[in-house]
Amino acid sequence: MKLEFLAFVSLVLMPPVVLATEPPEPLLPVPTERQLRWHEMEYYGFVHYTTNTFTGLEWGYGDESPEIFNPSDADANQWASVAKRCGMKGLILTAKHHDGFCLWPSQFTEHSVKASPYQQGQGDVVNELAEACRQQGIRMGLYLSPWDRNHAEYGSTEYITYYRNQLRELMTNYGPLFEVWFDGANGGDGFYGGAREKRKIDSDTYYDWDNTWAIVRELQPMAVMFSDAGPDIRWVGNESGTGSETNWAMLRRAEFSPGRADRSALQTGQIDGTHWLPAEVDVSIRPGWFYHAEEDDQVKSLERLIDIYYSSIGNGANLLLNIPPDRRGRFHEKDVERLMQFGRVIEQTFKADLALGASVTATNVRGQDDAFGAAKLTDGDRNSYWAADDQVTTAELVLHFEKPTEFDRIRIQEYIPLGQRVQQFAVDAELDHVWQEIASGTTIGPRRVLRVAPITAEAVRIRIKQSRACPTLSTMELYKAPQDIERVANQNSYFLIGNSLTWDTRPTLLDGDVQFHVDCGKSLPYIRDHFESPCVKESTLWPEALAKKQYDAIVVQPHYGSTLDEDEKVIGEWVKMQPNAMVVLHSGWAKQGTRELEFNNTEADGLMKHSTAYLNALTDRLKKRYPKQTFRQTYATELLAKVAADIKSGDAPFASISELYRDEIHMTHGAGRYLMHNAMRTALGQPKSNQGFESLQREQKAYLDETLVWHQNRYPSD
Ligand code: FUL
Repeated sequence: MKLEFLAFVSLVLMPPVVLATEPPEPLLPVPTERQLRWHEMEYYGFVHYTTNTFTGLEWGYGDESPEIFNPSDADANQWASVAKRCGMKGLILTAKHHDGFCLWPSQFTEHSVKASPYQQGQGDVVNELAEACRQQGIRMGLYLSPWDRNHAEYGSTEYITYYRNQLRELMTNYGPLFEVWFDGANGGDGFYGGAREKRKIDSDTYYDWDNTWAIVRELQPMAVMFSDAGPDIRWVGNESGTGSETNWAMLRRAEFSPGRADRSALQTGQIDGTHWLPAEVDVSIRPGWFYHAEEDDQVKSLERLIDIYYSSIGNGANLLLNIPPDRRGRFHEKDVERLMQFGRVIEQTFKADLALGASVTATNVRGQDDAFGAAKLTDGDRNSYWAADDQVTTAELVLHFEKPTEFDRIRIQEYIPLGQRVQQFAVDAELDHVWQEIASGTTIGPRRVLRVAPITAEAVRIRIKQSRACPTLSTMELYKAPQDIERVANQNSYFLIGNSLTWDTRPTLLDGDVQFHVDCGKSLPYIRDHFESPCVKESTLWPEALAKKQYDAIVVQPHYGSTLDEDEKVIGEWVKMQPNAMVVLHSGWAKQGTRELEFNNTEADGLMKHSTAYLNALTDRLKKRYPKQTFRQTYATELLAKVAADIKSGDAPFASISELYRDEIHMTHGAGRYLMHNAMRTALGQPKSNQGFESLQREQKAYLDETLVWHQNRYPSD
């Protein structure tokens, strides 16, 4: 009786057992951790560089003298900084192309930079790029051509030893790599140490790939290996930048080897593939892989690059875009300009996910458990996912918006750690209770980005019509691409950081893409330490903004409460995060009452003052510390001093300087702000503008314009 009672009590008191819903069984094959990381790389660059750059060839024969490798102004920092600024996440360098010349001083051959005039034989391009990538915070990959038209022993087992020694050297000496590229071109005519003959090899057996690849696995366990057959990443089967709408990330790997590939299978992948082997789209920004001056006018158009983006990245592949350094050893100006344009358009297109936070309903949710709920599609986390019950292979999910929303890009992802499932889907938009199909497709996989005509909808629905097993989806995002591609492609981007006064320059009326982080009446050290609470709600938090993107210029405004040492230190930290940006120091707003005193104060060492002496001292210190960076000032304090002097001598159409202020410290929206705003424009290299100041009084405006001309002549922007 007692025991029974106890059993009864413990039953009642026991918390109910909630059985957690199990995630779907993985549908094999599934990606490895290193492949998952690679999927997130999306876009990176290829750098083809060797003696070909100087001979004009695409495939060097192998008899080129190392003497001809003589770039006049080589700069791997320029490659890495351009890559970073245009949105690439890494660069893959041809350490050795088919001609056999090595861009690093390999201890196994003399046919390398050692024997070239480049840096008197002391150069190491692989190392220079590794350093530059580290500095820019992007990844590096290497290409080591298996075919070597220079090597006397190519075709024999001795060459395999040589090749593996080189691979080992590269995998050991240059830090972590994200990808190693194995080309499929295998054997043919060559110099071969003077033999000048045709050598054929058996692409299946000659390189004994399993044992060659093992070297990479041993020394670079997180690097993915690319070839026609993987083992991690597959070629897409063409060099024109074309991905496939039906794109399975799987392949029957045993049927392929580097140099032996069924191109159409490489395009689409294989639904019954035995291995996870996703596609990489490699294409050059020019007709050739190497630089040829005569191709300067054949750099791919912006429209073509955008098409390539949707065909490759948009269909779930990664994009490897080649930019060949020229004979100076730099990316050519035309390529740089195009890359930047392309980067800006893509960045602006995918800037704001319009579906973020939208409520979602689904016809089926796994175990009716929120852990796999439909809300996962719009939670901004691409690693959380909705999943259906095991027997379910079709489903509909509806995203409901609070107000009609216009979009023209749809980005969807399956939760690929559990395998690729969806075989057929469609997307519909609802307006005024009418549903209309706007897109349809086959696979989704790691990523599918659809371009549709701009449409305004109250709800959007995805219908999964066929799936290999119960479907998963990790995200459904909607975007609106910019209409005016040309304008967006050519605009610079700026980040303004300071207190409420920076706001007074009217950032939204500056040319370009402008973001800002504004706090009210705060010093720079305060803003550095309290980044989470800017006082203006449109502010972008500086830590994320400066870490994520390289701006063309950053504008920094010191304010009361700091010292010269502190300002130097804080600005220095931001400068380090933005090694490519021009830095503009701005200040103009001393308190009305103390303006004259402060302006004339020449002690620059201590507390922050809105004075020329202080700003000059700060600029000088920063220039010394960061000699490679460009620093400018708005010299806005001088403008106010000039106006004050003119008022005193009766030469300005104002009775008192306070007419320019709206309170103790801020400028009026009219005259005062007109001056500050245009001083900023000048510093940024932008022409003077009246936009936003149309109602200025005519006489005052004429005076202010004259004063701005005086200012511009005195402090030209370059
Ligand atoms: C091909 C090579 O033969 C080309 O020269 C280039 O390197 C390209 C990326 O791969 O197979």
